[in-house]
Amino acid sequence: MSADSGIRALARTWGPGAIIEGAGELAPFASDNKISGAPPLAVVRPATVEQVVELVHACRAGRVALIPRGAGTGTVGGAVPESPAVVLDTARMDRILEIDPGDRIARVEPGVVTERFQKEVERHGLMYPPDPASADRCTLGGNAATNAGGLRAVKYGVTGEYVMGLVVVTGEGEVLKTGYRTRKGVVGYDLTHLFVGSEGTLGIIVELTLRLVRRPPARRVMTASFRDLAHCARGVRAVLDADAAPCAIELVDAACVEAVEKLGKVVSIQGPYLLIEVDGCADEVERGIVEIDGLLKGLGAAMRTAADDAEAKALWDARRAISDALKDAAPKKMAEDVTVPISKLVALLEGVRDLAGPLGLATVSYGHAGDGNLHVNALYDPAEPGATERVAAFREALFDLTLRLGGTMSGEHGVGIAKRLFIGKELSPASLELHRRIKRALDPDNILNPGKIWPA
Ligand code: 2HG
Ligand code: ZN
Repeated sequence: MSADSGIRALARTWGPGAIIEGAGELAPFASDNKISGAPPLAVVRPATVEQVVELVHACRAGRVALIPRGAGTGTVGGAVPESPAVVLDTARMDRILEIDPGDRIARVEPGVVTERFQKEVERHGLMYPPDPASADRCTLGGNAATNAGGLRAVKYGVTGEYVMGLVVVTGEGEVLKTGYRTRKGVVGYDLTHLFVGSEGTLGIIVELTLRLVRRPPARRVMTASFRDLAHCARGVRAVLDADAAPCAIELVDAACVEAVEKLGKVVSIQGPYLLIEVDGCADEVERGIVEIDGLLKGLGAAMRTAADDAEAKALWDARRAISDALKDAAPKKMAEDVTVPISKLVALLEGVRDLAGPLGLATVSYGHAGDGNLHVNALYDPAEPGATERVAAFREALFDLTLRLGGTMSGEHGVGIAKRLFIGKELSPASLELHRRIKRALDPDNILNPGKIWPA
């Protein structure tokens, strides 16, 4: 029996729905939201930790690569097979195991969809702050594996700041419990955050303990539209220096407005704008809105405050739709998530313009401006002679510029396949060697997501 047929036989013993094998059904697992690779040998869906352990042992014995995958909403190919591999889909591990309002923590399985969890904790008067743009589809396990950022990081921080502990199955099939149920804990290395952001290369996350916060009683959404991106960036600085501490400061380029309106999401805003949300106690929110309104009007912005929840939701729906809308706006898009210190946001925007201009490229930028995290997109047609090469040159120059400005190539999406060839630009040889040694310690046979993050 070949190694993968042994794995198939194992998964069949787990009951109906535990394996996907048909060529047609495997096809969607060959890609994520952006990167395409090869269809897996099979997709298996364990429902318990014991089944994950059995699977890792079978893969290890047969030297079959195993790729953990949440909902496949990633953008760097982190969960995409390139060569023969089995995909471990966490869809059947989707239980919310515990919500403890007193201690403000929850325990969940990795396949829980983020928005479902957010809604569930709200019923207890609590909030789970991490809010990736794809919250209605992505999973908590995937969010932890990529240390996902999202729309509220400017006030609340990213996923890793809410992961208190994990249960992971290592590449040796060991079940390892990390972290705490307590607010503090300093016994031993911080192994929890070694696994957070490790893109499925060190272990399979099978349970998460998450920190919750009190749900703010009030929130208001406003927009500030400016004459150009540089003025928007100055507006970001002003809002960050204000007393109000908004939970979102998103930048939306004018071309994004056009693209989302084609999808029927009408925002009726001229030019690039900032989408700002303030949350907290009602009086605090009102004070914040008045302060920001005055500040940004002083910088020449046209201001609008959403009249009600429906208007606020429409503005957020349009923002969340940008990534998909830009896919429809051109035959192909390059999309990055470079991040710079906030003081360098204007320099990044000017640099993008100066790099793209001579290459004749149309760029569109949007994203988490309050974090210095921009989604820089280049829209192009690969059929046009030289276009692919010009975009490749722009992309590399964008990484170089970002690093020169003291930033990072990826603020929230990770490295995966997409950026591994550039990793040496950001990590030193000593750091990369340490990465390899950590990988060997937890996955000595290189079973888990091999080839991702750095070139094989
Ligand atoms: C967003 O902020 C997501 O909308 C998606 O991070 C970004 O597709 C992208 O590049
Ligand atoms: Zn984003």
